[in-house]
Amino acid sequence: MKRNLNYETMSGTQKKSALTLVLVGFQGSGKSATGNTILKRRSFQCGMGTIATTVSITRDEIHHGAIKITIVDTPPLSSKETLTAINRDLTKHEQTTAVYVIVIAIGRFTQDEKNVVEEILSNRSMQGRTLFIFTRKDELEDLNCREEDRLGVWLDSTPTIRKWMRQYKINNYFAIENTSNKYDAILEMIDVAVNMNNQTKRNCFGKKIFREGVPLAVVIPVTIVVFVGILVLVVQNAICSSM
Ligand SMILES: Nc1nc2c(ncn2[C@@H]2O[C@H](COP(=O)(O)OP(=O)(O)OP(=O)(O)O)[C@@H](O)[C@H]2O)c(=O)[nH]1
Ligand SMILES: [Mg+2]
Repeated sequence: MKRNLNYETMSGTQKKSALTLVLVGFQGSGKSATGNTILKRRSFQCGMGTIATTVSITRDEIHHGAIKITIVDTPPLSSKETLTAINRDLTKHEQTTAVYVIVIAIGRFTQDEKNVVEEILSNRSMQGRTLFIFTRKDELEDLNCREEDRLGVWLDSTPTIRKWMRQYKINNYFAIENTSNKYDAILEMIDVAVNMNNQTKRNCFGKKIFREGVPLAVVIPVTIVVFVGILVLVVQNAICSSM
């Protein structure tokens, strides 16, 4: 596969391979640090304080083979409003499909975090295109079990996340350590995200997917009622005019 193609010179088909990864999560979970790890450079500002470091939506790009990946770093989630603002921003930037990466720090999962993540997960726009990244992988070393079992053991001790995986059918999750130079989990995540993105593109078209659309369960019955209504009027008119 050709690597590092210039996006401007890509064909239409290649441009379709453009991927947007939206990093969302609780304050201090490691969204910006994860963005920098994916980019392999320090682009987004990271911080340690109790005040949000990222205060506005910021983006940067990397070329991964023929795929242009836009990383969207976002302010900490506080309510559904934040997700609405993120989706509005994506639409503004013509990023019609995106994969949401929910960033959670291992060992720092709080009740407040549970509440905000739960709230956004129930949003229709995230369904089928969400994956988890767990940062601070090194903290798993404290677990007294085989290395390959550690993530599973931690997840078992965090039943809320297991429940979300089942309930929202989120089958893809990756543990990373942003302080290390290891990139294998990131590469795996990108592959998964590309597939997820292509699937989303097949299922949706245009920007409509970011809007809170009217569910088909409402659209179909309303269309039938309107159609039958028009038919009745036409028949009535025909009967009246023939009398
Ligand atoms: N040890 C370790 N520290 C991490 C990791 N990821 C992030 N951090 C640290 O955690 C702190 C918060 O990281 P940020 O990337 O700024 O977190 P954020 O989610 O962007 O924070 P807000 O923008 O405030 O919501 C920083 O001090 C990072 O260096 C990780 O994998 N391991
Ligand atoms: Mg940040």
